[in-house]
Amino acid sequence: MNLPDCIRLEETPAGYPICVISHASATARVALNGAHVMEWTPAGHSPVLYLSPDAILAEGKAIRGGIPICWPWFNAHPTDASKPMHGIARNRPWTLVRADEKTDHVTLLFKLESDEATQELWPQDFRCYLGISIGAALEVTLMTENTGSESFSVAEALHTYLTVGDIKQISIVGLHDTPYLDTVGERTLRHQTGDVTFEGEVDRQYHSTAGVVIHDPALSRKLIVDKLGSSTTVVWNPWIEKSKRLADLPDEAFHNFLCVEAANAGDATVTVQPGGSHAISTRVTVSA
Ligand code: TA6
Repeated sequence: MNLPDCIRLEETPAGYPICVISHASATARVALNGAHVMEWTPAGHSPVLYLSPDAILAEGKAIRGGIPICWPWFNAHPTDASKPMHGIARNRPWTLVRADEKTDHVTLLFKLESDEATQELWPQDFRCYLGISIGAALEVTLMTENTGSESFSVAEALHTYLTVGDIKQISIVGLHDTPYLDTVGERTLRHQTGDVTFEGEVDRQYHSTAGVVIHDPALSRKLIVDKLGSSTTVVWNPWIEKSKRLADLPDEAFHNFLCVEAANAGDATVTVQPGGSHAISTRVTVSA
């Protein structure tokens, strides 16, 4: 397919195609493996998405950082622990359907359709699209179509890794008075009071349809994370011990990223009827 001048297809490493976007409004990289937005840097800012320097770029392997697509299940498979964490979408090669350059942004559309390989892991007929708009804002929309003859339910997350200056100075505004499932240690239902701050490992599924604002005094910026079609906001930082257990993440990296994920997880799965569809979106912008 013809690519606009602002996009080039690189294979680094060999056999691993990555769309490299260089536009006046922003730069970015998107791997075809998992339709994975790896990096996004809007003009005039430092990188917004976090990408681990130890990320493993190999087909079938999830990339540590950027925006992994967790679909059609979140975390471990509900009944079969042998199946991949966070589902199949982030480990499959997607097809680039089209790419367009606009004056102030670039759009890319990727597609993933069910086949024998996906059927082995998840016996459903589906077509997914991932729409990405890259510019002063980053917008990612995952569309699910049920192309089969029976309804199915999905859990999902746009598992966004965000760069921060110092996790210990971070506060997340927008989840006050919100119930959440705390999955650190024994899974416990709790209730958020005030801003979310970080003094240790955080792995929470908030029951919220709202956007949030991440205040990052160390980088003198705020990250605004809005969303649509999502009733769960997942907030995660692995802290020290879990970071040491992740081979594709430096031990001290937890100081400089967090995940805020537009999701439908836990009991918030989404049922898609035959011939029906569902979309979930996240939008990230930066302000001083
Ligand atoms: O979104 C938080 C989470 O579910 C954590 O429990 C942690 O497992 C994280 O996702 C990363 O999962 P991954 O399979 O990418 O290592």
